[in-house]
Amino acid sequence: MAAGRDEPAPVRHRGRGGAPAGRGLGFAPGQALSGPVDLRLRAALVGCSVHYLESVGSTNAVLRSMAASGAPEGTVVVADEQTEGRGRAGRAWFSPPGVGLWLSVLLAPRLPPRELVPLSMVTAVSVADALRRDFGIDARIKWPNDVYAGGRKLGGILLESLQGAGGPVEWVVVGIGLNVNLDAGDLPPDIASTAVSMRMLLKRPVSRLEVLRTILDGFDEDWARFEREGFGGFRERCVALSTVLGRSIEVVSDAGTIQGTAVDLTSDGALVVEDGRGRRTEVWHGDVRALGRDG
Ligand code: BT5
Repeated sequence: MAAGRDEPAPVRHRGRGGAPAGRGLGFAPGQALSGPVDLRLRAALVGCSVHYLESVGSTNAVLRSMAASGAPEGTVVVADEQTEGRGRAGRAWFSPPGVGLWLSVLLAPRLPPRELVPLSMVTAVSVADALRRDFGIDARIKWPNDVYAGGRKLGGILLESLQGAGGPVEWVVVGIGLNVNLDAGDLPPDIASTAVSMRMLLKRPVSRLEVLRTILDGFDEDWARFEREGFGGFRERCVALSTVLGRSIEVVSDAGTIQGTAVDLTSDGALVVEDGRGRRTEVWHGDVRALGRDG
């Protein structure tokens, strides 16, 4: 991978050694950055402290162990490369160096566990909105946790939480993976026809630092709103940006497979699927596949 392939001039170079100028995010990896000062984030909470690392197994795993040693809410880990990036159900997340945003945000919710279920969808809509607003990308969400554009997967969200037995949720790690400057030729065969990047959509390279700022500032506001208003504050937006509502779909989960038309999102984030006889089922987890012509 060529150094400096996607970045503008470095913003500021800190610390000893580390990345050559122009590579990475423009900072030497391995240090804690102040979001408001170093990254010029508006963020009040999300991004208060940003740990930029060169190569990790998974940013979620790194942040989980930081949470266990008392890292504050809003801490972010962002890596240039993940060698063991993960999706749901132990699937692999392709995270090559220098071309994506692979990051995790630590939250300490004051909400009961049940209300956190739609947080992956809310994160996806927050990312989609940031890309629409600041990059003009027609980003949408595919229930429950994908960011889509042009019918292909641009990003994904992975939530992991720690809850004491029967008690409140102590923390949630929100993992965000976003393809920024990958070329079509970078994609491995298994996702070559299903994945896309910002660069492929915009036909120009994009500054990952700018994308990071946009996402963290947007998510900071959205997380505050989610704590105030719950999923109710996002339902309308999720409906408007959904790629699955109104379509004939199949949802596959460990509970089985359901086929029908995706007709609605409930007030707490479940997908409502209606079968040919008008019977409605609320689905909480699973993978959606479109059926028929566009499937
Ligand atoms: C997801 O899982 O979409 C969640 C992805 C979360 C990744 C972030 S990166 C930072 C943080 N640290 C981690 O270790 N993870 C998080 P799921 O819905 O299960 O989708 C996984 C599927 O997406 C894979 O089985 C592939 O088919 C596809 N895929 C893998 N890498 C991709 C990529 N870079 N772009 C598009 N699709 C991809």
